[in-house]
Amino acid sequence: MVILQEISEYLQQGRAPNVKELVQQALKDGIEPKVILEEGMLQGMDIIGGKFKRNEVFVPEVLIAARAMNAGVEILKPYLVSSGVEPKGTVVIGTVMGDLHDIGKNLVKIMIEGKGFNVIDLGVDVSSEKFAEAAIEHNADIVCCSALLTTTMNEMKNVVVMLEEKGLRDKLIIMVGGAPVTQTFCDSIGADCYTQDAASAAEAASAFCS
Ligand code: B1M
Repeated sequence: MVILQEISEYLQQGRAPNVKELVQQALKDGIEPKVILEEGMLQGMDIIGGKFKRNEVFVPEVLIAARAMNAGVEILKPYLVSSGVEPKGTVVIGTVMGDLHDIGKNLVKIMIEGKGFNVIDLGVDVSSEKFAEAAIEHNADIVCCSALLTTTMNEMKNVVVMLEEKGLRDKLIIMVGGAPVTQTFCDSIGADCYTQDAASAAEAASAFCS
């Protein structure tokens, strides 16, 4: 359908008002919310995610596309709930204690939301206690920790230990990432999954909950 293609293209261009307008139009035309989400918006977000991974577009383009995605999702949210599209799972995400960098974490959040998860964003400077409390409160399937500083990445180990102490360790997946984080580091702290970028994080989360 032409309108879905247009939604995808406007989303890739980050044109939030056009995305909102066309999503409303598509609903008026009787197109199912799930189809608008998957064949219009998520299709556009997937294209942007792929381009970002291949360094064909950069952070500003992804952020404005993400903003357009959020604008469209806001219109669709009530319809998605009423048409019975269940979230794929619940993800608790935050930047670890002592660390205020949130651009990468926000991208991971958006990409994971784009895959159909309910995401609880704890923000920045999040202690291991707060990660554990939120995981319990929201019955999380996945806990995502981001760190940008070599001095704060070790806080991820405390999150793993805290989740162990609370008896949650084998009930959820712990994902870690951020510029200084590596697969070796992930293995050394006993986390479950390291991914290098936001699109891969969303793919991994999706695979865990499929
Ligand atoms: Co800061 N900073 N910074 N900084 N800052 C870095 C990280 C640094 C490398 C710059 C440098 O010196 N070259 C350096 C760290 C050095 C180190 O630890 N080895 C540094 C420093 C030292 C500092 C301060 C200490 C500076 C100072 O005050 N003296 C200070 C610390 C503050 C604190 O956190 N307590 C500081 C402050 C800041 C600002 C506030 C000014 C600002 C942050 C604004 C904000 O985030 N709202 C800032 C910025 C912008 C940067 C740089 C320039 C850019 C970071 C960024 O957003 N990149 C950075 C240098 C650089 O990276 N070139 C730098 C874009 C973002 C999309 O990438 O976050 O890596 P990134 O996310 C990627 C992946 O890593 C991955 O996906 C994302 C997208 O694909 N990813 C995950 C991230 N989290 C993931 C989680 C996952 C999976 C993947 O699973 C859960």
